[in-house]
Amino acid sequence: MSGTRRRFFQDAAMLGAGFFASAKVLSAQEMQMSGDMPGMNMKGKKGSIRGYNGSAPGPTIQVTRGDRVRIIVDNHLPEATSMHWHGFDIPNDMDGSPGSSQDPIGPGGRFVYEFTLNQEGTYFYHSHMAMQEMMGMIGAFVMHPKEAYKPRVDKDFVIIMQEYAILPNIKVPNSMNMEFNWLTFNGKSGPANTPLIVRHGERVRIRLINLGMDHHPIHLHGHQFVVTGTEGGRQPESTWGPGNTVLVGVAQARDVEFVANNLGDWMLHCHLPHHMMNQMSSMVGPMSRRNGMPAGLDMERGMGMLRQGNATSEENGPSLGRGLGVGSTAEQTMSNTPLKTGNPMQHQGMQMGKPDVSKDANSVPGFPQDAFMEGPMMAMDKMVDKPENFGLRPGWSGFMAGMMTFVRVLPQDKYDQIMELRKKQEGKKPMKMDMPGMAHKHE
Ligand SMILES: [Cu+2]
Repeated sequence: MSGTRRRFFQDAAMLGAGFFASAKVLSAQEMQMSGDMPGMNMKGKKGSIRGYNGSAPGPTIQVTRGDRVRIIVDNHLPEATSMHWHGFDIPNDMDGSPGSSQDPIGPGGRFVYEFTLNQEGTYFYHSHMAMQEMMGMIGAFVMHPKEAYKPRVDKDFVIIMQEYAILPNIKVPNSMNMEFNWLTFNGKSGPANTPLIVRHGERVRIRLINLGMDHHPIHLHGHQFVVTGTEGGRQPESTWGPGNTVLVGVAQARDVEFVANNLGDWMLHCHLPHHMMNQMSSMVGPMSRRNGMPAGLDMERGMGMLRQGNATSEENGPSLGRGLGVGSTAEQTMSNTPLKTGNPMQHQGMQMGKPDVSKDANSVPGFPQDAFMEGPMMAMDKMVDKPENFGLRPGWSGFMAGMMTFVRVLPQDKYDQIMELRKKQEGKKPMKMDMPGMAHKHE
């Protein structure tokens, strides 16, 4: 990959939040890195989360084995932080463990990390303060070999998986809450994330990195892949058994490779059902048929500890273990039974329409499951329009949510068309989206 090293990263995005940090990245051997790193020159403003250098996840750092790297970390947070180099074989005093390998970097403080890297593979950096991790403070760090691996890949993608609890009426993630409702690939939930565009027949590598509270089984449609690397680097070819789902545990990385030999728009997604949704909060989905429910309970019930009654009772069931109150107490109970007909919910930017349900739907136990969450009426094709979505089936976006995107395996002409559109768009400001709670792309 050296020589024609390319970057095909999906968009990183912002989430509304209360603090930011920034880092300057310099490589002793590759000074140009600082200039063309996505998000490199962005200055965060107070009042919204900026992750590292203006994006969450932060910029992807790429080095070649043997590089000596210097990274200057300026802490713009209102609290102490540290920068950990996950999986790096470096001297202890460069490890970024606050309180043991170094003093934490205070607000306004600076720490200069410098080390030589003799590793290859998919690594990452993150704050070593646990709750800051849950505010999105992570970025990819790719260490390339001096000579490209064989078989050589044509496309090389990085996807970082994160999860946030952004409860109703607030844009700041609640890092204590276990009710994650925004499951993201590179900072965005489907359909706002960016499909991976490849040519028919190309060999593709996808580097999957997970930092959050859950493990994610990532599944690719239409192809078999092999796992060629972990967070510990390249794996020997003798271990490359075929598969189509790879479990990426917390703090792990998995590289998968495959030949895109099957034309079409193929889904790539976490297979945990709740991770294929957005806003899995108490007002939508399978729970939407109750007379509303309390959210943001006291500590015991919020953690799933019962004082009396049973876990599935009308009183406890819906909200048990669904929140510690902070940030969610403002949630209103609301009734949506019976559903209004002829007056479908209107939401800014959504195409809307009537869901396709049978007349006797309400008599079927368990209804509804996806009727009001997935479908053409939830589509927002225009709102998430970008070159990489060009030519997708109309209404596609109504079925995409959470950790879900496409690998689009395209014939040459369609591929060229998208690249042309992308070129035209370069330099233009990214589309602005202002839906409450939705991941914001940084300007
Ligand atoms: Cu998942």
